[in-house]
Amino acid sequence: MKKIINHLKNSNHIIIASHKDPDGDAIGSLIAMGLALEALNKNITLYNESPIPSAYRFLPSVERIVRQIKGTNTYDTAIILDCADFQRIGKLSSVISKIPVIINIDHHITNTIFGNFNLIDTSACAATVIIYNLLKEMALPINSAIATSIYTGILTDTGSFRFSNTTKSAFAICEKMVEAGVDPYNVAMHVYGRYSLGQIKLLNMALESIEISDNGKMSIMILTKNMIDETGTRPEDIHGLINYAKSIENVKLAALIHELSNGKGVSKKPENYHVSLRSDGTVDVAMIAGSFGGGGHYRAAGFNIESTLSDIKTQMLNIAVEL
Ligand SMILES: [Mn+2]
Repeated sequence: MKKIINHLKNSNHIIIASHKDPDGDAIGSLIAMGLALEALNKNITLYNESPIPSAYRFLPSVERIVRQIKGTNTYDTAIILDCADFQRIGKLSSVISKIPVIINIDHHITNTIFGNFNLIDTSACAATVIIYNLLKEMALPINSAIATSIYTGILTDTGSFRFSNTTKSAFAICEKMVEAGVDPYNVAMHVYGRYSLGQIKLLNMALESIEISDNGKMSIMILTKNMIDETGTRPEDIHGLINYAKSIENVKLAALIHELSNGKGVSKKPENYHVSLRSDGTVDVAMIAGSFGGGGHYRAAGFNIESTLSDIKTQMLNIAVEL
């Protein structure tokens, strides 16, 4: 951490990026880090490839996050947040990799240690926890905007303090964030409060799609491009739906097979899918995802696969037999 702090003090043009298809932690850590470094008079660019889900558009300075950059010549440093591997940034990862110094800040156990400097804390429930510790070490002030971003990362990555990663320090930091000006009710209202009609209809389709393995230990949920189109929702609206499949009695492992919408023109089989995996705590889904070239946490992981829907289902059900 000392080396990172020294480097940040001496750098001037910093791009900060987090993973595509961002969640509350990816966006919260991006904003918290950016605003804190701006207080040090650094020139900051906040980058994320994907549109910001509507639930997080209330975050302070969220409009500062850009989806495009004009080349990387001016940057001396890139800070990559909440990314288990460098490619999680998305399309621009190869461009960003040319920036002289890469700082990797993350909490995924599968992190590939891709940075020139790496600040990995797998015991942190959210990347914003690591940012909080970094800001404390740097003696940087935490205003209510930064506090709201840190709080949102912890709230969403712990599933509102319900997941097994919810620790004493998660509450301790959140308490400090509330003292610094966070309004928990306001954050919860935005993050969980409102759904469009399309989102509710998508939820209905997702629930309808659930299938259970013969032994009852695995649930499979399917979301197709058509469902997204039909309900007028966006791919980011899928976030969290898998928790319904996970919450079914006796289910140890839930899989959400999601058809990716990157097929242009005449698409021919096989298609691209993303498979999200969630475990009840008795199955290591990071390992399963890893065997398909993906990654993540012990209880939450995922991978991309190019195949047919029926083939992916068969592969998943083969795993169910072993549970
Ligand atoms: Mn995270």
